[in-house]
Amino acid sequence: MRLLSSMGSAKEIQQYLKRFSQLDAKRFAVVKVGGAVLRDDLDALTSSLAFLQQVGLTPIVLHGAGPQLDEELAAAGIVKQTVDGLRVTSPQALAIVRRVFQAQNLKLVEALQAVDARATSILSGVFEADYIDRDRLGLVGEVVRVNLAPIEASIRVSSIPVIASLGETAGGQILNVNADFAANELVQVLQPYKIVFLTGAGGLLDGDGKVIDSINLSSEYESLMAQPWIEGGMRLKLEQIKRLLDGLPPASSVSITRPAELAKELFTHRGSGTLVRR
Ligand code: X2W
Repeated sequence: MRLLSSMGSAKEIQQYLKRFSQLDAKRFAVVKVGGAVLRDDLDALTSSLAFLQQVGLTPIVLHGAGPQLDEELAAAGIVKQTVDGLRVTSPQALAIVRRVFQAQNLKLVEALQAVDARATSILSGVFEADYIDRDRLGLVGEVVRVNLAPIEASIRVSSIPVIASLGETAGGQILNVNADFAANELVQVLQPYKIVFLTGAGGLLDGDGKVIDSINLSSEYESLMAQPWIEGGMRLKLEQIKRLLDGLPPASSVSITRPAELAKELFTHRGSGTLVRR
């Protein structure tokens, strides 16, 4: 157990394991995995997730595919256009979006199975969505209802649900949904004990490119957002995390870390990456 030795003391880990094992199994953790992590850090991701399963915990994984979509759409000659950070998605683009999400989802499921972890591919049936603004964004959705049944079925057999952020309208039209938005909706419904965003950077970065240990939104949000070094992506992320935490019980928190640090984040007091509290 190489992962364990790089974490905390055995006693500390046992305390957390005991606490988690007493929870409702489906509320243990939601882990959002950005597309860049699937591309650059798949081995660390799969070993961290497999480790959780070995100790009897089943995280719910929701993934994006942003960089892969950029690449495949560009290869098809579709010029990238975004509105407020959301990808304008035409019918031609959607066909590629669906194919890329499916490929990335299966890549993660197969990588988990290759290290003897049980994982279930969930490409549809979780997010009922509606158009955000059909004229400006095209086939892009916001989640209007979350159906937990496919997730619960997977967790009942201790298989890690691996969910793509595609939505479906009541009329059956598939829509492209931003993966952070989808994660937020899932979290509001599940109210999980742990919420983790896995990113390549391993946390929110300060002006010198160093990971910020912790952020207390109630006292720091306004001053952070006013910093000149807060860039587009991080600004959007922080805004979303604030919105997410506003809808959760006051003691909730969100961790942003990298895949290799996932177990440390979950099983030690000190954690790793950036811890955001309300
Ligand atoms: C996103 C879905 C993928 C995503 C997109 O098309 O890029 C919209 O913008 P990451 O890797 O988590 O960023 N959807 C509507 O969010 O992936």
